[in-house]
Amino acid sequence: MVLERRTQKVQPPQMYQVVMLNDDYTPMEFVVVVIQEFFGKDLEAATQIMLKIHVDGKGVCGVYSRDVAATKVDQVLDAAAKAGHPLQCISEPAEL
Ligand code: TYC
Repeated sequence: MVLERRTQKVQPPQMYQVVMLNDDYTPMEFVVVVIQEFFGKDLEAATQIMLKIHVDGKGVCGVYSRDVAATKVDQVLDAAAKAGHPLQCISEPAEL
């Protein structure tokens, strides 16, 4: 039996970037620790990402599948709320 040639290749899954937002109250040190803990960055990389967010208003902490990105957002919001900081982050489709 001859199989039909696929007219459309299987597409890779949509990836999601976790974007952290700046605010005036969350301590820089807290943001650096969160980025290290939940996004697997070392101190230097986490500090650079934090400073980019501080200057630009937002920054990408990592890119993941939809479920993993949603879990990262939950972890960050939970840690921030428990520490009493207003830190916010969102996930959005990557490569818009
Ligand atoms: N802007 C904050 C400050 O000056 C630091 C900060 C950085 C807060 C990144 C949130 O996502 C953030 N303390």
